[in-house]
Amino acid sequence: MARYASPVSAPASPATASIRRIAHLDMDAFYASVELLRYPQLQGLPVVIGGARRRPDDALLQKHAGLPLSEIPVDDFPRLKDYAGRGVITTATYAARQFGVGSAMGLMKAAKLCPQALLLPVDFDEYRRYSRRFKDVITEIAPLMEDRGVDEVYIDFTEVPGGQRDGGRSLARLIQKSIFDATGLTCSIGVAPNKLIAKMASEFNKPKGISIVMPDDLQALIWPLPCRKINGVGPKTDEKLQAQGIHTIGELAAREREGLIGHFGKSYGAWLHEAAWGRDERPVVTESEPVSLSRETTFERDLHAMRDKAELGAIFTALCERVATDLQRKGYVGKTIGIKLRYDDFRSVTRDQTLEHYTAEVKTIRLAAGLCLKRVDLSRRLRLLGVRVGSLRRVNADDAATQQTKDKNKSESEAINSGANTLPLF
Ligand code: TTP
Ligand code: MG
Ligand code: MG
Repeated sequence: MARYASPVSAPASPATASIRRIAHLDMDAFYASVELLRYPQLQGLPVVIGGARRRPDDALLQKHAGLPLSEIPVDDFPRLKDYAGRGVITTATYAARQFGVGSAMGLMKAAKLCPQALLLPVDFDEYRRYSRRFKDVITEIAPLMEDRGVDEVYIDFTEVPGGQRDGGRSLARLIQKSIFDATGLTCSIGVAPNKLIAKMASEFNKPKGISIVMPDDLQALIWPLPCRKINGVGPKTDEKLQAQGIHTIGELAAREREGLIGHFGKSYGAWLHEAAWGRDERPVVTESEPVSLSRETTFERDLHAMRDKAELGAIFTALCERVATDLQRKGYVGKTIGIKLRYDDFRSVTRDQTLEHYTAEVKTIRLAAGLCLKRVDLSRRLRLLGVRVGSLRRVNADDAATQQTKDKNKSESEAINSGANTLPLF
């Protein structure tokens, strides 16, 4: 989990003449579309992405070593019908979706629906590269952008020049075209009074769609939709709503707020009511540098520091390793190492310690986190354990130099090693 220092867009302000316009942009068949840039000969064909990760010895590439990727004959690509094994589809091209194939479906089941579909392995690095590229294009045009994952963002159009024209359509078109020119990828955009509605609207005309929802359109465009379309209504809530005869957002809006609170609790019930009425004041939170990274885990059963020492020790080390990997992968080093515990009575405590040097090394993190543990009561059983690294800064060239001196100077890491061994806990 990353915690960000977050400049945010202002929520709706009655003082300004401009009305609040928030866009949600989502790339079309993202992983598959990135693959089609590599293999344009597959354009228009049913293609699914899934199964194994791409490896350098990919059979297809090996067979055609030396040939440009775009010239590999279509007939040589693996077909879904020849696939045996587990694994799920991450996504499918729109041509494949016509056969009922889609995200999260098992490959074997998909093979029955569309045996002739071509199967390509995933290449997360490539998708991340394109993700950065399309987001860079957006922030050049509209700086208030909130990153919502690999293929989608919210954008605050309100104060962007041209952002009010045609309800945001002109700016949406400009962004679509600029992304296509820079990457060859298409996307769909919904522009609405807030995030909640924009998220629904971006799906209205996929692929390559632009959908504009104005405040007065709630009844016509949003109320006929099933409740499940609200981002925040999952299958379980939907089931409960259905059981009460509530199928559409309009039917949800027609229910008394108090009744919903009675069924779904104070905060979620009230939220459902607000959502059905299309109200959502959440600001667009711009991407910024994380101030901390953390990992935590809730145990399957409560654990005791002494009686479950080995198990806790292994979990603790694994958490430190995961935080260290997160830091290294994202290119950060941190100075403040902290822990979080939750006891069986749900009380939480945190402790932290600031080091002299920045680090992303698991041993250093493990040692400092271990020292924090010495400062808390471990007589009660624990239900959760977390490790956090804060006071982050980006890795720079100096760190590489420091790293080299450190490697030469083994005594430091040996000291850390022996320090870890003498820890009385876990
Ligand atoms: P989505 O935006 O949900 O789907 P999509 O971009 O493939 O298609 P659409 O045109 O409908 O937006 O997800 C973005 C990527 O995330 C998708 O290309 C692959 C990945 N993904 C999975 O790996 N598993 C999943 O279950 C889903 C839904 C997506
Ligand atoms: Mg998408
Ligand atoms: Mg998406």
